[in-house]
Amino acid sequence: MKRLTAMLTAFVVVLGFGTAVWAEEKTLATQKSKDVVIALKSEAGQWTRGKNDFVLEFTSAKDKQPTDAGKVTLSTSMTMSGMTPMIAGAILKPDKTPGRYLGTIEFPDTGTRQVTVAWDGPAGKGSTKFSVPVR
Ligand SMILES: [Cu+2]
Repeated sequence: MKRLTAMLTAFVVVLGFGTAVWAEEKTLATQKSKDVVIALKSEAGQWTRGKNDFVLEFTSAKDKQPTDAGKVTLSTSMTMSGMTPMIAGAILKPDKTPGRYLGTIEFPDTGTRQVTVAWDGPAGKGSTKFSVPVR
């Protein structure tokens, strides 16, 4: 019983850790791909140079309800002339709310990023690309 309690406590702590506590949430970009609509959100409503916390939200295109997308990855790249593309990625973890994923990404400079989001789970398997400026 003691062991079970300890396990449950650890579980709650892990879940609690994945919660964004922001005064408000602004949308940076939305993207529809087949059956899902993906919204990229943050507190500031834009990505800036340095570290950025963000949320990816998956909803069903049909009924507008949050949808569990399973395993979700986000990667970004920026092509710069005379250089190899700058790549940055984020590992996303599920929030307490279904369909919400939390991530942090770091950008060394400004400029428009090509963003690729991929998912694999109950909502099916897919990926989509869109661009987001880093200011
Ligand atoms: Cu760059």
